[in-house]
Amino acid sequence: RTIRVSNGINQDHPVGNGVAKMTQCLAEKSGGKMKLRAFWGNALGGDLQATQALRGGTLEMVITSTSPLVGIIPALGVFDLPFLFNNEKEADAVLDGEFGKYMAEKLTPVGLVNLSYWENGFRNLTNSRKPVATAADMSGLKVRVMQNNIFLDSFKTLGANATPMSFGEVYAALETRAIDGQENPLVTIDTSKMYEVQKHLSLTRHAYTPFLALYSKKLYDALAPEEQKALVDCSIVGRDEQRRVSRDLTDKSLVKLKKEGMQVVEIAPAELAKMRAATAPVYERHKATIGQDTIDRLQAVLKPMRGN
Ligand code: TK8
Repeated sequence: RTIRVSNGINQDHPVGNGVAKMTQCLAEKSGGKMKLRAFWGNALGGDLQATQALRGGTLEMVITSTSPLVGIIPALGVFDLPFLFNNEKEADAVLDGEFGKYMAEKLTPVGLVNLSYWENGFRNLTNSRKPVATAADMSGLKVRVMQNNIFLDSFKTLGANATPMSFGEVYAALETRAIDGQENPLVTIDTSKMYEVQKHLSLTRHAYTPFLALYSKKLYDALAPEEQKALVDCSIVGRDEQRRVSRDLTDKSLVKLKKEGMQVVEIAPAELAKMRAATAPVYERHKATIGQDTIDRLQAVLKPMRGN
């Protein structure tokens, strides 16, 4: 069995390490019968396009951000709420626990099986025009966001001129200055070489995006139980390696981005607090679409972790 897996990021992204580990694990568990064949840089289409192919049963697997899929599963929008997580530990506890299972159950009715949650990470703003140290500095900046109404709302609320775009179009749009900026985790800014077309980096950590390791339900249901188990188990082996490398590379990427000439702005805690306060109404505006139950369940995991 050859299992094609679609990726929007490049092979030197930590997802590449996760896929390599998962490939090895599957080969061992299946006596070499189950082979992962990965495609990088949107070769099989963007996150949404590839996910639709899974639903149609014409593609096996995709590693996708949750954000472009809110049109299919609105509850996934909970992960797009600004400043939701404070750190990776909180994200892991939410994703790898009951809440993660609860969200995964919302995917099967739409033809998708989530094998496990990998890490895209905490997002930061870059742009080619000016240093951004406050929300006011964002005014008039044309910023690309994912095709997601919560990100659109958050950045408009912060004063930016936000525009939705698929990931595969971002580099060229930055290069031609059709857009001024974008926001992604440091490892993606690094491995997608955005430092070549972006001068300024602001360490906003304004949202954490999970990756879904998705499988086509149609094709999954046709597998033998031991093959299904191997896929889930090996996706978790891949997940752990991917997260390990992602967290290790994040610090190294910041050093590299500075070396590549990016001007880095650390946002002062008082300014971050202002950005949090300014975007708090985004929660109110989108809670109906996401579902109050989903938000309550997630907060129920975070509260005890924060000692509330
Ligand atoms: C890659 C995307 C990317 C995401 C984005 O396919 O679109 O900015 O952060 O990682 O999923």
